[in-house]
Amino acid sequence: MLNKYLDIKADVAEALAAGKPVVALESTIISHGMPYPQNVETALKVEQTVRENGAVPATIAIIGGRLKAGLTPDEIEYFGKKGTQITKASRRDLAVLCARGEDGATTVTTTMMIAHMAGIRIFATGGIGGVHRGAEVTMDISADLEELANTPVMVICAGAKAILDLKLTLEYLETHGVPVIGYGTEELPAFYSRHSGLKVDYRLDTPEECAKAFKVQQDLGLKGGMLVTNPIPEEYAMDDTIINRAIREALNEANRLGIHGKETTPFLLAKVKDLTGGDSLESNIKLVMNNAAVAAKIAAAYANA
Ligand code: PSU
Ligand code: MN
Repeated sequence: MLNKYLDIKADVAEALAAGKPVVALESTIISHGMPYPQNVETALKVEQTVRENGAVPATIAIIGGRLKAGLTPDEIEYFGKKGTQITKASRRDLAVLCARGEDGATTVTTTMMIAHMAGIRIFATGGIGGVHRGAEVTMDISADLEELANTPVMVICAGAKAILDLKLTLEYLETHGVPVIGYGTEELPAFYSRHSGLKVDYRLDTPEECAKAFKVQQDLGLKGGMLVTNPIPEEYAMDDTIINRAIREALNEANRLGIHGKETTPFLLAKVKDLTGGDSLESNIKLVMNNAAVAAKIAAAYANA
């Protein structure tokens, strides 16, 4: 075994050995991103979507100190039920959680790390972390951006929520040499909304184009990942006024309560969800499904590239 802390699920290992397409999925979205039981239902449906689009899903997590590339339905159920009691695990948490034999919900950062250890190149999620508003004072910049700068995994997402400073997030990615692709769009999508008013670096329209660009990045020996931003389907997008009002309120409340550090993102996400009611949860589920389908198609194209 390449890595004595890593367990690769049998169907994932088989696919990897045969050069077949595999898509990594994160677990913080299960434990911290959605309520039970919708989180478990969604996680299972997302895996199904990956399969239907020609790839093997590998949901990633830390269980009892083991790095898992691929979870069983029982493990997904366990994660979804335990929810926010599970430690949200970023890069700095990985070693101690493993050493102590604990569980960890993997963020985009740690999912990329474990995917890379397992040999998985393509990863689908909902939204990534980024540069927070006010970061020029708080220095709150998600480790996700640093991981994208360093780890060769392609991340397919619906952009980032406007709880962040999306303009600074793009600046940071530019500095660190991470290509930001718009899938069928020139505008950076903003998760619930298709619009941010900001431009991506490149618009690519097909899974083949995305796979080829990423393949060339590997061939050139460039370190780091690639970010593919895939807008939420029009029919599930939320009204910009409603979502922006909820975000403003959530930010005000976080400031009032002095929320900081790793709590900030989960707090803001939960608050926005409360303020927008069930609508945002429904949009969230749909966009993740949409990203999983595109990621599976890119993984299939990458396997042939
Ligand atoms: N943004 C979302 N949904 C999420 C997250 C971010 O719209 O579920 C989660 C992801 O796991 C992401 C993490 O990697 O939050 C970023 O947290 P932080 O800002 O603390 O780095
Ligand atoms: Mn942070």
